[in-house]
Amino acid sequence: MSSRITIERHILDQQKLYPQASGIFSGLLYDIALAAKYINREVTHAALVDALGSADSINVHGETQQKLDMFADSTIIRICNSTGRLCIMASEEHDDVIPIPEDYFGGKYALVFDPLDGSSNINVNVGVGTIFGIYRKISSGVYGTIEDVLQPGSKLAAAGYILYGPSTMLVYTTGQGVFGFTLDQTLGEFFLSHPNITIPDKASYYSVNQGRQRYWPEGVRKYIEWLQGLDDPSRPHVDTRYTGSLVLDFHRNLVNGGVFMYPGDMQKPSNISGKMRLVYEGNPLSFIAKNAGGYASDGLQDILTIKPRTLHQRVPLFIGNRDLVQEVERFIATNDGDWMTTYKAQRDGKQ
Ligand code: AHM
Ligand code: MG
Repeated sequence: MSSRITIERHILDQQKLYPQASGIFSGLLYDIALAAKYINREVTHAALVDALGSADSINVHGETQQKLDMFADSTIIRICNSTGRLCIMASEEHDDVIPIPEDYFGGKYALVFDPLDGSSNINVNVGVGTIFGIYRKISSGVYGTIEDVLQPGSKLAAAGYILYGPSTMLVYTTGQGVFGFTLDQTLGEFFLSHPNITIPDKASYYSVNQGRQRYWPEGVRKYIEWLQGLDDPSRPHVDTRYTGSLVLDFHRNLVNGGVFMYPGDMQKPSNISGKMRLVYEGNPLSFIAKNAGGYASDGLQDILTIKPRTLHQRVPLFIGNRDLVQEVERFIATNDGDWMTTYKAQRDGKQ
């Protein structure tokens, strides 16, 4: 039998890179991997166990919650809240932060997560994902406060995602390389399958919901035409792929090279910052992209430098190959003065 590296072994090996590490952080990563196995089992059996469909409840974003959204959310909370490793949590599915019950010890870390991203794809058997980020506690006191989860992405200690697709993968980084693991369904264990992921220099794809094109700022529209080579037919075009599941689209571009975008738009004032959530989606994926040699921007600046003001703050997201993301910043700077002013005021809480 060839010696395969389990996620536990890998996490412990990574721990050795931090001589002062206590093992708490490693334990937390392993807790998340365990939650991923539960969610994977439910996602893959959903059609058989009546777990598909909506749950007759609406989340903080006004979206109908799916049964699997709620299963994933409660699974992560149940596994992570009693270990003494966390001081607080925040989930895309909750209005407010999730405290650690007082029966349990408070820990040194704060967890943010989107339990099941892309859930509108669940009922048609298209892959979905879980996204997470881990911050060090900065508040005083035994338990955490909202301050711990509203840190800029540059302060992340780790981030990752789980992709429930034809195979289930867990990808994570602690800031020293990005590693991908594939779940061996027969053994119920994640094994290292993608050591040291870096985004290829050449981008293969761009991913965007082109149906919203008419609402985009002018610079974004011109940028897409530039990607398509419409301004200069002698230049090769970039192909497009879009599933509507962020984790899938992000993962494809991470492995093959490319750029994912969900721009802010002009349809109504509440759309000026787009759809993606800074805390649960933008920051963790931007941290991964950066550690794989990529870059993420809100169209104006590095996502990781934005200090979230609120838990469910939205952010335009351009993420993937550095050169392509910097190019969209140039298009926006040249064409979208009005959008930039309005967006910036909203982002910075000045309107
Ligand atoms: P969700 O967190 O409620 O599932 O929404 C986020 C999803 C992303 O996975 C995906 O990139 C995007 O919404 C798709 O939005 P749209 O349908 O507007 O293209
Ligand atoms: Mg989401």
